[in-house]
Amino acid sequence: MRLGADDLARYRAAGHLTVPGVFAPAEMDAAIADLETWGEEFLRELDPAQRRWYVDGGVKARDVLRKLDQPVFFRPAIRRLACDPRLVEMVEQVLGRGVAVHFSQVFFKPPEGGGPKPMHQDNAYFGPSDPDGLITAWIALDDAGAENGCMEFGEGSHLRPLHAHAAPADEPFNLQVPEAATAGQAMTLAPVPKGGVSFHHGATLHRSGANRSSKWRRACAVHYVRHDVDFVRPAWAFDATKRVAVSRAP
Ligand SMILES: O=C(O)CCC(=O)C(=O)O
Repeated sequence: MRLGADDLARYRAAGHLTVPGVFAPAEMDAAIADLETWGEEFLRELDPAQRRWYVDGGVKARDVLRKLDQPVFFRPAIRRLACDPRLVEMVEQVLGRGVAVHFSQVFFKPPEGGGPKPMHQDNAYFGPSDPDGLITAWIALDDAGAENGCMEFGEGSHLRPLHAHAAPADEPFNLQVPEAATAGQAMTLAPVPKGGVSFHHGATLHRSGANRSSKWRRACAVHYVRHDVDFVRPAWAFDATKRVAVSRAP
């Protein structure tokens, strides 16, 4: 699947781009089934400290996961999605040839209270040597819209310097931009139909709201980098052994 010149121009100006229909809904259902199996095992084995980070605090009725880390590394079914030529071809049009998945995450955002994700920029977490060398492909496993907490992007924010990020004392991994620093920033809601992909640049400001609906909003965020990109200022040491090469440089 290839992006047109208009798509690429829109991505470069706005710092994000939505492409519907990359995967079929049935492929998303298969991915969800696999993640549910993994999630149940993971939830059973969590210790109390991990529960505070991985269990969604907004859903009171039952224990439900907020996120899972490194699905591309641990789950062959998700790795197949991340390596799928329909997706990789578009990633390489933006980054150049020869890419790897540096990190990946599942965001479950469960119905009736799944929590918000505060404003942040991925490059503040990863610290890539080339600020343009990282792109996130956010694969919509469910339809995502305003009512169930779709992504929101700061238009053109990737063209300005990175903001300072800080984390709450009880959530050291939850780096975010203090609200006052982005008070005037216009945010664009980015609804994505199930099977579509929302791409964003590593420096684009983004966040997502709470899920106040009765529908799930599950997504898999795959963070791709070009092979020549180093991580010179990461917020913490990401495990390089979990990096997954997806394509070779020419
Ligand atoms: O899915 C979300 O709500 C947050 C995703 C995110 O921050 C990302 O993909 O970088």
